[in-house]
Amino acid sequence: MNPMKSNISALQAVRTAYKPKLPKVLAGNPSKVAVKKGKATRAIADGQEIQRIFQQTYGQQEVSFGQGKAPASFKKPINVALVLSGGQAPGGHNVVAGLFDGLRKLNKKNRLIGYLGGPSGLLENKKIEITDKLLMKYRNTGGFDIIGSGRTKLETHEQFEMVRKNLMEEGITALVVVGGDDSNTNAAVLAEHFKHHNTPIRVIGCPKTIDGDLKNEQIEVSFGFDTATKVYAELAGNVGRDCLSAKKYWHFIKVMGRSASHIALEVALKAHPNICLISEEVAANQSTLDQIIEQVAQVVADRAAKKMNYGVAIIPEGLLEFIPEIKLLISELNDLMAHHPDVDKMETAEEKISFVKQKLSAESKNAFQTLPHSIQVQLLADRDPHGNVQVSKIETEKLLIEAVDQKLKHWKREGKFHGKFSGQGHFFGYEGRCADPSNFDADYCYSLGFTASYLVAAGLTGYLSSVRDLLKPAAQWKAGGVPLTMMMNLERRHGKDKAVIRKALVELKGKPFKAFAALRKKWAGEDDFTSPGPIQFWGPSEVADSVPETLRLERGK
Ligand code: FBP
Repeated sequence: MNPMKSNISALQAVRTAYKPKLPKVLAGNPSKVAVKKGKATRAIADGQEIQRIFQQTYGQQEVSFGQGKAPASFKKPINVALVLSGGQAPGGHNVVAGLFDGLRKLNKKNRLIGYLGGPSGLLENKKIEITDKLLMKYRNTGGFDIIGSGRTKLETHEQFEMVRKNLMEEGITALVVVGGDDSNTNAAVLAEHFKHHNTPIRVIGCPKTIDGDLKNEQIEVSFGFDTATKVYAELAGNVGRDCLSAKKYWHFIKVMGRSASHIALEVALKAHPNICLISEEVAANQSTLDQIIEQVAQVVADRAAKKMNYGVAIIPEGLLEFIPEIKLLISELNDLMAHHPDVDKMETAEEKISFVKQKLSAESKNAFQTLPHSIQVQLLADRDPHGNVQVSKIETEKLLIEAVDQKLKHWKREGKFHGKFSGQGHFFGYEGRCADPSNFDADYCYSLGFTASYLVAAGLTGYLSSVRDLLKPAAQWKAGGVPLTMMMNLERRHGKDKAVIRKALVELKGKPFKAFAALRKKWAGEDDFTSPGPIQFWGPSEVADSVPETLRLERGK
């Protein structure tokens, strides 16, 4: 193939032919797959209230697939709808492929309809039938471009009714929602809505997000986390090597992860940076921004004292929202901007800044004033669709570089710092979200999609597709479904209690954080960078089939 004449790279062409692995129970004859039901379940917290909200779907039993006699429902031809929701995550196309292949294996007449551009496609009735031919060029590739994704939230009664109408008209039996905690919360509400209205449409979810925060006892990891963190760790490792070679820069790398710091932690465990901040620890210690800056500057100064004027620092994307005084500032700014929409119309940033300074509480004004001007401007820039500050767009890495630089200059004047500091900022996010899935994600995603097809065929609704025992070879993975209401609790959202799937934050008592905490001092003082290198699709299993460190530490013996 001449790469100049084709938009398919040599690697893509070969990789498309990869046959993802499946749990043994699903790889065989569907007529010998039985649906095994476990005990009735309860929500992780606030059971009574969740039961009141989910009267139709609360308390369902966990299910697993095992050897036995298949239910008669497996044979009936069905039309299934699919929607990809939220941010892209590597392996999404393999979920589609697994779902498609599973449905076709159950009955050749089964159809899969993809709704375009995320949940808005369900509202606008924009769709495409997924065929073998269409799917061919997407197997084992990154991205969600086969049908696209979007962040429209399905929340209102009118939206649910619109979805119901569109799906009924298409003769859809089930909807599969591929999404994170919010999208799967909405899937649970939709399942409840359909049942409440005696609509025979089932809803099944698949756990997606690179952020890794849709996990719990039943869901070992969300898909995409493995690949995205492998990409970021490769880049962080390369940057570490550059440090060792040039010995002149401090690289401050912000990594994605809207809220939880799982990505930062995983990258640190893989690449051994000199510094990695964990937002959950910052919140637990109630650290101030100044304390964080001091802590980072101290590592820089200690290394400088050993003539090591270089290093790598990993910063989680959600950091600022975990710092108590900044959290308060952001919440005041959100309220303020909501009550004073005219601020957005002010012509200059200076006008906005001086206006908000008059309105903020003394504490928040103080926090605001300590921020560099560029960050003040970012805090007052465009809001998200809910009117909130877009914290993920704030250049935290630049903020820290600037603040650490100021601190070190101050220490220099006091004779406490004699080194050099030259910071380089990076943001690793979009670079990893659409990468070709690692073998782990390719197999896991295919298995999740395949499992979803069997859950649908079994007539279940309000379940999340689950594939477990992920540290074992794929053939030994266990496939089944977890009731969505089981993962829920009440949380305060926009001033009201809402039943939502609980987001998993980094556990400070968990093994991954402890492993990191035991090593960080050494990493800070020495040059212990590793080179995780690019994702390998072929080669020794410990390289090509490796799993996330976090998963290994959490689930390993
Ligand atoms: P999901 O939770 O929807 O999977 O998205 C995660 C994420 O990649 C975050 O890490 C990041 O903050 C956010 O999406 C970026 O969103 P957008 O694509 O809208 O810029």
